[in-house]
Amino acid sequence: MFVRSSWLLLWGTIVWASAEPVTLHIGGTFPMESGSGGWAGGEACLPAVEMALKDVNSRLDILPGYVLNMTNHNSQCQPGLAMQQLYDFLYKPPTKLMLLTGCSPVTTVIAEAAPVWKLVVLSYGGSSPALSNRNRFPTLFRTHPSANMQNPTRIHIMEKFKWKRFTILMSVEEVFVTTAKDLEAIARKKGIKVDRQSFYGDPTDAMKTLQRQDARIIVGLFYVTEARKVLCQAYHHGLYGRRYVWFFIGWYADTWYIPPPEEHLNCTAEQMTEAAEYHFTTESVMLSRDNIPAISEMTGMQFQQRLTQYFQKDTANVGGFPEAPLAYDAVWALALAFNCTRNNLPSHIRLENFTYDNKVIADTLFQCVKNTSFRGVSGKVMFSDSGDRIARTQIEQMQGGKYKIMGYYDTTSGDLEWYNKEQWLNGKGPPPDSTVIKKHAMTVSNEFYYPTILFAVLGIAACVFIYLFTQKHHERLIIFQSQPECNNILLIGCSLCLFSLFLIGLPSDDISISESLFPLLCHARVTILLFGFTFAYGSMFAKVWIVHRMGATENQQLASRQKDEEENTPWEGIRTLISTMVGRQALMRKSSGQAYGALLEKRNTVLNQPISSSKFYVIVAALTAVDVFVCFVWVLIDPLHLTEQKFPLFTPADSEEDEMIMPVLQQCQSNQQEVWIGIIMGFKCLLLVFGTFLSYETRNLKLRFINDSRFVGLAIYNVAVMTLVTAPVVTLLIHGKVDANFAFISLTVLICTYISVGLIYGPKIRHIIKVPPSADEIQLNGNVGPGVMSKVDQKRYDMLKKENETLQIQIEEKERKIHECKERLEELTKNSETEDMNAQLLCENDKQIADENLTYSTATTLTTTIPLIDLQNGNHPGQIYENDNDDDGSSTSSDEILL
Ligand code: ABU
Repeated sequence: MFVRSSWLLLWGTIVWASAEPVTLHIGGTFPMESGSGGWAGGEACLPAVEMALKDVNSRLDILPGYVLNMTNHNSQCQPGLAMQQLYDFLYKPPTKLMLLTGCSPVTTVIAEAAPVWKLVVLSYGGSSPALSNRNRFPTLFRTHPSANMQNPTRIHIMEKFKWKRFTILMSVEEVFVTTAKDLEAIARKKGIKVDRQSFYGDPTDAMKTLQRQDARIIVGLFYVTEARKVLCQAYHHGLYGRRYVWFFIGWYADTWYIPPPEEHLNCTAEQMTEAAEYHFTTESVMLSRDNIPAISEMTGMQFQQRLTQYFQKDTANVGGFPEAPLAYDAVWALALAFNCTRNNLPSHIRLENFTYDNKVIADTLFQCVKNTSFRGVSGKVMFSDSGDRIARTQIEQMQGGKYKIMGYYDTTSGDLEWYNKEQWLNGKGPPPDSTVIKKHAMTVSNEFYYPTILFAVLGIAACVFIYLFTQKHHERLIIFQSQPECNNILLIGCSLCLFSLFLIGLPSDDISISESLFPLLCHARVTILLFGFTFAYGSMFAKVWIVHRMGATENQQLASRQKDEEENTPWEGIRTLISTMVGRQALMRKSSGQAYGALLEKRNTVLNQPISSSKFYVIVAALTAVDVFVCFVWVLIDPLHLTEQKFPLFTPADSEEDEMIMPVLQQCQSNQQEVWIGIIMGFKCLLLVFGTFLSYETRNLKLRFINDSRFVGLAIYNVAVMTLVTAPVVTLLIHGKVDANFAFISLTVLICTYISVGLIYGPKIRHIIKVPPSADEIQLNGNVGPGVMSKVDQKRYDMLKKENETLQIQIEEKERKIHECKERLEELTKNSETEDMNAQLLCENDKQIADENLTYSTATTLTTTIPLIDLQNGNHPGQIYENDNDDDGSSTSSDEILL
């Protein structure tokens, strides 16, 4: 039985071996040249395919009884030509069981049409991501990985070199458009900005646009013919070198950048070599580097050596040499699929009986290709559901005219194997992805900051010194009677204002402020200056306010007393008479001896009485409370924060790197800044104006216990003028000019503080130094000694003296007239016949004139005497008359009060 069976098997084998093998036909398109563009991979891929067919046909274990035969055409990577070749495949016998294609445009048209004839298409050279569309290409498989495979690699490199922006330059072909879209989508997800420029044929315009857009990192997606044009244009437009990094497709031949003479490029090989230096390429790994033999019993390297021997020349310039392993493996995949189909077909259906409407064979073949899995010379060959090949990506860089492997990227795991061999022109590391715009904070120059700080420190030191000095001499009347507590508030306020200059000048050239600290600085600046101003100005304001109030109170009391007296006196008629005779000047002199006594008495009791320091504290506290409230609400609901005002860019003169400077003004800003500034400035302006008014009003009033009120008034004028000028200048005219702004503010603060402290403390210090304490009482008990009369007082004294003399002359004239009248009367009396009547008349007349004379004389003497007494007593003549205003407006001039 066993012997019989063995004989039968041997017989069958002999019959099969001696039988003619059945030929299975396939069609193949190979782009042997690229014409006006495209991929000329057929040059290496056709020999690789032929090698594979030979290897498969020689194997007894694969497709026994069959031989594979291929009909091929040169598609020139032209889809139109490929359509015609497809027609030939279909309508010229023999029937083809499968089609092999290379080059994406050709694969696209053939794979789109092939299903109509139930043909499976296997592409060894179609990289277009569009080919992964199963609906559009239902029977397409490819050993060439999709061009999308390189996109994650590109993005990974961008991230590695910290490039946040790049530009895609691409030729308008579906393969590149779809690749670019995928690249953009991945970049966007990673937060990298992408620009895109496309061209068809001539890239000149696109290159100009790149130049305009300041593109630095450029990913080129085009076939090699366009790549050469792009490189040549890059050379002419200067888009190469240190500042630029180009990414090209990795499957170009190694010497692709050397321009072939037939392309008539306007660049020499040297220029192209120069422009190509340091560019990167990315490409899927297409050759297995391990030593494990593939299904063909060759390793990847062995295959490459065999193919190289075939060409017997340098393969660096052979089109499709890198893809040749894919073409070789495509034939093996096809053969294995036929083998599988043959085994899986029903017994009555034979593979060689395939027709273009045989669904059973077509479906079986499709399933077999889909399930293909073997070790090829290009690595593991298997297809995804969309028919794509999965592969690692290799990154290379051109260094010295040679490609060097930089590393590998595994798309599935996301691992980058990097050898750190990259090089850059000038060895300075990767260039920036765009012109580096360096922010330059506009800071206060040291030339302004340090002198200001010096004066501020001196000012603060002076305040401390003055405080200690006045404390030491607090018992001296000039200090004691000047409200020293109030003056101490002035010193604190001035010190705060001076200290605020430290903060207002920040950031300076030497001192930078971190962004996190900036809001703190903003609030500190505003509050310290604000409170400093309120303390300093508030203390002065409190003084003039109190002086004014006391003067006004005194005037009111005098006025009411005068009124009472006037209502019951017979002087009203005489006053009218005098006023008609000597004019208004005389009117104000109407005051009885009793009234004058009252004035002197009042002066001593009201103007010389001690004033509690709490009155000053209350005023300063009230002003401070307003500040606290406004600041609190401001910080609470609309806090200050850092904002940056940007100014036009400029190129630094000494910069080698590709950088520009953007001046940035760091500002403290609230959302409703104008409102807050308006509230604060409005309030302060009112205070300044009101303070100035009060100072003017009280300029001649002197209280014993505010002995420096005149100097306070002067200081207030100074602060008001300086502040009211500085505020609009700083906010409107020199806004944005850091140094000018700081200089203006600091000058104002320095001048105001120095002058205020100088005016208020200068005379005191001088007095303390010059006058011994024993002389204090004599000199100060009437404010100013008799020998020391101010100019105003002197003027007034002279005026009164002159007026007195005029009145004396007038009185003498009147008396002379009275005397004449008397004589005339006497004469008349003598001549009168009715003596009694005349005598009576004379008597009455005499009495009237005598009265008039007495009244006139008394008033004149009194009036002219008051100021003189006043001056002789060492007081300010007329001082108490000068306070024109009263709060309730009941009395508005000293004339009226005294009348
Ligand atoms: N690696 C060559 C790809 C050519 C093409 O997709 O057209």
